[in-house]
Amino acid sequence: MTEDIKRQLGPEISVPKHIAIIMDGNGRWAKRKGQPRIAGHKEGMNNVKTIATAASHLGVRVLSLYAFSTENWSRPSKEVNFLMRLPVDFFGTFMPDLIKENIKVEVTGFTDKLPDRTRKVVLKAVEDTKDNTGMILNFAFNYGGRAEIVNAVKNLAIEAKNGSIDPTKIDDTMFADQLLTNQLGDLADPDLLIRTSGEERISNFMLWQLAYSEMVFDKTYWPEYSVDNLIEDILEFDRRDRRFGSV
Ligand code: V07
Repeated sequence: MTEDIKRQLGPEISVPKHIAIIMDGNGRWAKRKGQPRIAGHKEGMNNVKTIATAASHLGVRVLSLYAFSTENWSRPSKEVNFLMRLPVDFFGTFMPDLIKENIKVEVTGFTDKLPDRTRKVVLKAVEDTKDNTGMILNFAFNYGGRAEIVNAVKNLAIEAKNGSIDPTKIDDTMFADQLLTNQLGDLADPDLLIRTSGEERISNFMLWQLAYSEMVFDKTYWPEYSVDNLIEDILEFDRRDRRFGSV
């Protein structure tokens, strides 16, 4: 299985260590089929399983998925409630595969603001997979790039005020240590950002971390984004990487 998918990519292709995905187009996919938005979210969740497994087999080290932004709370409460149950559903059906695949779950976001049941399920999955040594499946969940930066500034200001750091010594590394991605260490910055559905914006996702990332905008709606689409986007990354490497 692993070898099959790797063969599809070819031996000399450079696979990004960290891929981040903005999984856009779920609502439009459902609308096109005459179905409610939540049907799109559900299908999108099932596709997370497919793409995470493929990424793991391709040798990706970190897969970051933008599942829920700090701005998404303003959606209709029925939709928000449905979204907050998706992690429960996801781990309820996918946990055995995550264990089998040796995938480690992590979360980037303000998890303290999540509903109790959702927070518990997510933190349990993080705990249950903490010793896995394979790909990190990192859910950006209740995440916002500006809020993350403001939070980092606040922490540094508090430490400067109480004298535990010298504010004139603040540098990139000290700043990055205060970001929500600090648990990813030297893999915190995505090599490749993919956004599906044809939109070409970063929408408050990993503002600091995307400073040097390649960006690929794929026209496919997320529920239909396939392993072949992922391979195409990795090949596009590889072509750009080669150009960059040759100068
Ligand atoms: C969500 C499915 C994917 C497309 C984007 C919108 C809907 C998986 C999760 C998830 C989140 C945290 C976690 C485990 C799974 C998820 C939300 C929405 C809010 F620990 N998919 N998915 N969460 N969608």
